[in-house]
Amino acid sequence: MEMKVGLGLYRHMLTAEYYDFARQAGCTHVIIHLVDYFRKGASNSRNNQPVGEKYAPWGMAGSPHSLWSVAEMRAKKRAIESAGLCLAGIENLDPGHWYDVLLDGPLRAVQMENVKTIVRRMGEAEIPILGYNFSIAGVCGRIAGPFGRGGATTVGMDGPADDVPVPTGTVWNMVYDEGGGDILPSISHDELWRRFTRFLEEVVPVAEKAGVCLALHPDDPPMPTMRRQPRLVYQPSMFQRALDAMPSPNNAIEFCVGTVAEMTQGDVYDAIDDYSGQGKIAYVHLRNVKGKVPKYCEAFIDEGDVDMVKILSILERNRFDGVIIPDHAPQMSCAAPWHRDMAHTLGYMTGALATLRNEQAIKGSASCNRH
Ligand SMILES: [Mn+2]
Repeated sequence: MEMKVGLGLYRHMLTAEYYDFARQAGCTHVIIHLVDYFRKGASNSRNNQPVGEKYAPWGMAGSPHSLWSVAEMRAKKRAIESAGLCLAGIENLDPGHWYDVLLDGPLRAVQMENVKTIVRRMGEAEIPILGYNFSIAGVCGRIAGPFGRGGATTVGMDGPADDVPVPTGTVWNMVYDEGGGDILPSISHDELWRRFTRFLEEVVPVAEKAGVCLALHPDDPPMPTMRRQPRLVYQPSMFQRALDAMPSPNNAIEFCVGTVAEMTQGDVYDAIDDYSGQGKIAYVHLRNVKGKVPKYCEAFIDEGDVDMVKILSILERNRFDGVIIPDHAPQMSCAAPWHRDMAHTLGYMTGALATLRNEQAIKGSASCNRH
């Protein structure tokens, strides 16, 4: 078994045309988003990663009363398979379904049941991975500018982002209640870990039974606090704490190379070696960056601080057999920037992998000759 190349598709991209695009670009797998990050999001283009203004929410969360159905999941899986691809997982829960789990609010018990129902339904539909973020402030505090090669527009941070607190009715950069308007009280890191551990203790047994692997994404950007709320995983070692909080084959991580490279401690190569060596990486986001928080920007796959060939060779050496997908990329100047960015990143990934595998094949045949 070897690692597989996949593509992440946002909800509005779950169509035959995008599945064909993934195949044509060399993918065998897709990871899909069922959350619509772009609903009523005025400052958020569908032809890019979701990007709000520095503190603007991406858009409206989904209805708390309509959970994704088994029929819907199965229909998506069938369409993906009939295009010649495998559905490797679903990325992200809808804040509308579980905001009070993150906030420890009055609907927590009901919304924990929502999460368990979604996990059980994924099991029924045979979708093996659920990527998620356990984050109150979510992706925020970023600015966009011509920071990429050739002046490509990309996102990054130009300093800490604690000046504007999260309003009530918003969580994880989406609005679940437009009647908010107060300020969400700050909580401690200990309280966030208490909520997270309680979440794992309740959901991991369900995930084990359903055959679904939970995959935790680190906090993007990985600051200790943002918008006066604590972050869960903002240094590489904090993944270990999350894994140890509930040891299980179904408690794993979504290793985001870009986010880990932005962290101020440790080293992205040691971290990916450690967690892939433990077999705890469910899937990988590949993205390059320049700098570390609180001053960094996202970069083209072949442009930033991270040696992607070294990352892939570590995964290969540790026999990682999951899916690697492009994360975000700078916006290239053309009419279809999302397509161009993904094709460029995938071309680089498949080229690097082919080279690594050729080198291994040569080494393998050389060692055979010596015997
Ligand atoms: Mn990521």
